[in-house]
Amino acid sequence: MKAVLSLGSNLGRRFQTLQGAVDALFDAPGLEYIAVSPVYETDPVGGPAGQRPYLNAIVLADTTVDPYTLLERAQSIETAFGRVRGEERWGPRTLDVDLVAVGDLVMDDPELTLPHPRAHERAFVLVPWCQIDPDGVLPGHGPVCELLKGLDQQGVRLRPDMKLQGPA
Ligand code: A4P
Ligand code: MG
Repeated sequence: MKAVLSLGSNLGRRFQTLQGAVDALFDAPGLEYIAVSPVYETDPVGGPAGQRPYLNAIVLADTTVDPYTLLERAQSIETAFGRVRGEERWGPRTLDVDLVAVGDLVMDDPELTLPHPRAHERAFVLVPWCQIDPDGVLPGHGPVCELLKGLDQQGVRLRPDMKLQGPA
């Protein structure tokens, strides 16, 4: 199945953290690299005022592991990069790794909701996804690049000076 993962960071060494997350994601079996998006600097959505901007990117992969195992992998990578969980909702974080979509699975378990319940309204997810996967579809919502047309993209700016590499 195709997995779409979203990476975000707005604390610490943001770019290094995103690159470390890409490397760590593929450092175990069950996930095969397809592509990584350009990096975008994005205005924070929600959360406390005065947060630094985020760096966001999307990773596409082929997965044979079940989605809960993938979520565990994502969360342990967040922890490894110094993520402190359970403080303020949508507060600043060194690293957020979300499962945006896994194949065409639709499920609403609070522990793992697929697709991610807010992905369809977030330009910081859809801009980089549309960029690397123009035919991508968000299950239950429609073609990614079409969804984007209805969204304000002003807060999402390409950082051409930052290029993530695929896993080493
Ligand atoms: N969970 C359920 N479904 C999923 C899924 N598809 N992927 C559960 C990942 N996790 C999922 O997540 C809280 C719980 O959601 C987890 O226990 C997991 O089992 P979390 O990562 O601990 O906390 P969070 O990320 O703060 O929560 P949430 O509600 O997912 O936040 P969002 O909606 O992801 O928002 N602005 C910009 N510009 N860029 C960003 O990247 N990110 C957020 C986080 C807010 N504003 C942002 C950005
Ligand atoms: Mg999250």
